[in-house]
Amino acid sequence: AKDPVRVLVTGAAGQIGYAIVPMIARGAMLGPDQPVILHMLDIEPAAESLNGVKMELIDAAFPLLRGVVATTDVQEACTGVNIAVMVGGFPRKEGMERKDVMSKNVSIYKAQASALEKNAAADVKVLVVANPANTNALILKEFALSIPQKNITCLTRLDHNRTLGQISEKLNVHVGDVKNVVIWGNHSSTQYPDVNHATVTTSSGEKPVRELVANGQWLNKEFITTVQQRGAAIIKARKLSSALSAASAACDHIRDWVLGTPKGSWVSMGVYSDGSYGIQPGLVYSFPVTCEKGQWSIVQGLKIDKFSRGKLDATAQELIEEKSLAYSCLN
Ligand code: NAX
Repeated sequence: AKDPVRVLVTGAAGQIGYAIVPMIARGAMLGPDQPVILHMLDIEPAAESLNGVKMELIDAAFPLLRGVVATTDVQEACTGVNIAVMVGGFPRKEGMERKDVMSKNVSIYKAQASALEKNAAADVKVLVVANPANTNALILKEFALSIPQKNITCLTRLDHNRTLGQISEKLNVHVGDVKNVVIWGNHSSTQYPDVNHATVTTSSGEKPVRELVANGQWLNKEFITTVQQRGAAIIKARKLSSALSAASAACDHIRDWVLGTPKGSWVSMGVYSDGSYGIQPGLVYSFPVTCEKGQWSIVQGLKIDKFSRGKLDATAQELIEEKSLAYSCLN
C-alpha cells in the first residue's frame, strides 16, 4: 500500500477550499489508490468555519483520507507537505486600489514562502491559485529560494479548460476529443487563449480546430473575449466567483504534473519563464507544457503568427508591470 501524501490547501474555509477538499479526498487529484492527509489552513476569523469543514470531511468517511489537520498556524499547516495548493489570499474589495491589494498579497505570499521553505518536504510541489496568481507565485518563488523554481507554478488550467469547453460547445463535440489549446501569459483578462494548434478527434482522424470552425472571425474575436471574460460572467450569474470549476482545474493541474500528461497532448501551466517564445526570464507566465515523471517542460517549436505574437507580448507586458508593482510593495 502507498504511503499517504500530505496535501496543503490554504484558504480552505473559502469557496474553492470547500469544493476542492472533497475532490482531493476522493482521489481526483492524486489518483484512486493514493491515500492523502489533508492540511487545511485559514485565518483566525475563519477558524470555526474551518473546523466545520473538518467535521464534514470526517462525516464523509472517505476511505483515502488518512488524516485532517485544520489550523490557523501557518508553520503547522506547512509541516511535511508534499503538495501545496495556495488558495488563500486577500480579495480586492470595492474602492480598493490595485496597489493596496497587491501589497496585502505580497506580504501573505512572502510569509507563506518562508513557512513552506522551513517546514514542507524538500521536493514540495506548489500551485498558486489566489489572485494575482502569476505574481503571487513569483513572490513565493523569490522568498523560498531553497524550493526548486520548477516546483512553483500557478493555475491557468481553468482558463485552458474553459477554452476546451467553448470549442466543444461551438462544434458540438465531446470536450474530451478537443486538445492542445494554449493559454499564454497572465491569469487575467489579457491572457491569450490560442487554438492555432488545437485539434478535435473525429471519426476520420484528428482535425485542426481552425479547419472545423468555419468562422475564423469568431475565433479571433468573440471566442477570445468569451474566455477572457468568463470569470466575470460567472460572477454575474452566480453572484459568486467560480469555485467548482477552479477546484476541478487545480486537481487537473496537480494530477497531470504528478502523473503525467497523455502522449501527444499538452496542458497550460503558469511556470517560471526560461526565455521560451521570447518571454523574458523572471516572469511566471502560462505556457503549453507536457509533464513526465513529475516534471513539466515547455512545449517547444510552436509557430507563432503575427496576431499571436502581439497577444503574447501584451500579456507579458502586463506581468512586467505587475512585477514592478509587487516589488514596490516589498519592505
Ligand atoms: P474566498 O474568499 O471564498 O476564500 C478565500 C479564503 O482564504 C478565505 O476563507 C480567507 O479567510 C482565506 N485567507 C485569507 N487570507 C489568508 C491567509 N493569509 N492564509 C490563509 N488563508 C487566508 O475566495 P475563493 O472564491 O475561494 O477564491 C480564492 C482565490 O482564488 C481568490 O484569490 C480568487 O481570486 C482566486 N481565483 C483564482 C482562479 C485561477 O484560475 N487562478 C480562479 C478562481 C478564483 O477566482
